[in-house]
Amino acid sequence: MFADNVRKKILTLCIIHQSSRVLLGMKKQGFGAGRWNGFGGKVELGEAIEDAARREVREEAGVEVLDIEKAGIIEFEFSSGGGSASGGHGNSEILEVHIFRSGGFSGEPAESDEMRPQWFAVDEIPFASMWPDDTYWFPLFLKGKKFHGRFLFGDGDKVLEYSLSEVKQFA
Ligand code: 6OG
Repeated sequence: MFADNVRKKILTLCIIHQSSRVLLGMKKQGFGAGRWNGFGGKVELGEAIEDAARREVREEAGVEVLDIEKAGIIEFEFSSGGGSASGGHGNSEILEVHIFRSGGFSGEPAESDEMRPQWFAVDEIPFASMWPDDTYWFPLFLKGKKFHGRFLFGDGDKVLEYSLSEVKQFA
């Protein structure tokens, strides 16, 4: 069962999507290391979520996004509290990840301490080396849909339970 009344940590995740390709980064350290993912991280105190998304892309991929749109909000919960998926986040915390899409950017993607950026064709997304939840929501993302979801992870990064639905807009 999903828990209620637990602390939420707000994070961003931005994926640059240009018609037939997406820009992902290989996470080099920290939570989710060894996986391809969009660029993102924690929202700072007093910072707007969208500003945090832009900042994280700048810091991790070395580019400035020109347009940005919210694509989804997904809440992640970890039932084990100590497994590899939790990365030490524990079971007392829910990660609320705000997913953004961007089409245009200025600059050249460059490797940072955190991420090694690489373009992938939309029909060659490396799902086997991504968070398991991505398999579920990425197709909606690529279709330009908006979505809301919740995933419960168990030991070994296993998805124990999830819900995912398209939304017209975000509250
Ligand atoms: P730092 O803790 O390194 O930011 N993130 C996830 N992304 C996906 N696709 N699935 C998950 O399932 C995720 N949990 C967290 C949010 C962590 C980055 O990883 C994303 C942030 O962009 C559990 O600052």
